[in-house]
Amino acid sequence: MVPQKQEVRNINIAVIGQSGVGKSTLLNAIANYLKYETAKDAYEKDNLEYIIPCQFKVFYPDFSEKLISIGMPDENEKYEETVLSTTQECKEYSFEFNGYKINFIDTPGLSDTSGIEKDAKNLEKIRTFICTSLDSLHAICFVVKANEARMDLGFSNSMNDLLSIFPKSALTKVIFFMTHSRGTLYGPGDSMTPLKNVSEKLLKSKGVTFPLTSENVFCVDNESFLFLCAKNQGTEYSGASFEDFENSWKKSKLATQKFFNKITTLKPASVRNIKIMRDLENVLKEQKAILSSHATPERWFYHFLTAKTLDLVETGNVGQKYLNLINMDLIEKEAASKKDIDLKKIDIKQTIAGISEFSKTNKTEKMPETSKFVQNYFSDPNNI
Ligand SMILES: Nc1nc2c(ncn2[C@@H]2O[C@H](COP(=O)(O)OP(=O)(O)OP(=O)(O)O)[C@@H](O)[C@H]2O)c(=O)[nH]1
Ligand SMILES: [Mg+2]
Repeated sequence: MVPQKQEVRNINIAVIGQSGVGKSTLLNAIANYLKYETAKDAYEKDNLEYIIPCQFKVFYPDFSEKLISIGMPDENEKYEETVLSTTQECKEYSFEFNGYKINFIDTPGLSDTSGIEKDAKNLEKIRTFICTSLDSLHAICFVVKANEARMDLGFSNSMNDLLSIFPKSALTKVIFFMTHSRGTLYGPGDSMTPLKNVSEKLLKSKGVTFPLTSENVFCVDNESFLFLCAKNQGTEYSGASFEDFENSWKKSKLATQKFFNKITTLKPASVRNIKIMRDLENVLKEQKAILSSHATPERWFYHFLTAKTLDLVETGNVGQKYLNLINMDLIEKEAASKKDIDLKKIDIKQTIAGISEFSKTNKTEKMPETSKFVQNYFSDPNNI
């Protein structure tokens, strides 16, 4: 049902993926698919929407090239050595659709070439933006290039890293946008193989995974938008006709409409669990620092319970990494002394107790992250 005019409903979508897959271009293209029926219409009206400034190159058969710039230059889209423009910070772009306000969060992409540290920073930027600027998230829109059979380790690492900031419960919110899909006739092509691999591994390790069906995979090729940007600046592509791009526009517009119809049916998920996971990671770091100089079996046991809490709610394996460093013989002995704890049946309610119990074992060290956590969440453990 379309809502009444005065009650505009916000829909928040995080757009994530590897660097250079076409996230920013996708948002630019969507703005134009919503505005114009056909490529011809967009060309004749000569008023393309450039919501995100971009630069790209057009190459000619003799290998000469021309740089096309669209939109007002912006610090957020920066030149880098190998790519023309790359998104630096998360930024929200909104569209009106059938009485809804659809807010897309364009994010800096991860890349296996520019180093782990930069990826970690970008991941933190995405998480901070979601935690501080949004109350709810309706979809996690993963952008992937179609037909990339070679998306092996770098791809699955980036995807796992991006998923690691979300709780398991958010996996049902994952939607895929495949760009560059003309060569695969607007289907996902070989990219399905690495996606299925990530999906299966996740199911094995976490017991849940993201859906991968025609209901949540949308294929576009935004080349027709790029072609029109160049054409409007007097640059013609060689070797391709207007009709080729018209077909591309038609298919991509249709996929975009299906995507919009889908997202207006989605229920929002609170970002609270994303915040809890972030704060839990900080608590674990704090405990780990204390354990490195003042370890006791009891503290290790409560550290185990804290790590287990994160492991039980998260999609990534951050909690598991902490658990891997724990001597389980020690923990089992400690658990045996606490009659109400059965390590085989451990659940979230029992594990969150570890966070405040750890702080009770400590009278000297400062634990600001733990105090913040207990204050923010411990009053209502049912909500974790
Ligand atoms: N042919 C074709 N080119 C595309 C498509 N989408 C993006 N591109 C080109 O791919 C390059 C990268 O696109 P961007 O939109 O900047 O990629 P991004 O995912 O935002 O990258 P980051 O901001 O670094 O994360 C640009 O040169 C685009 O012109 C597409 O669907 N088809
Ligand atoms: Mg970008």
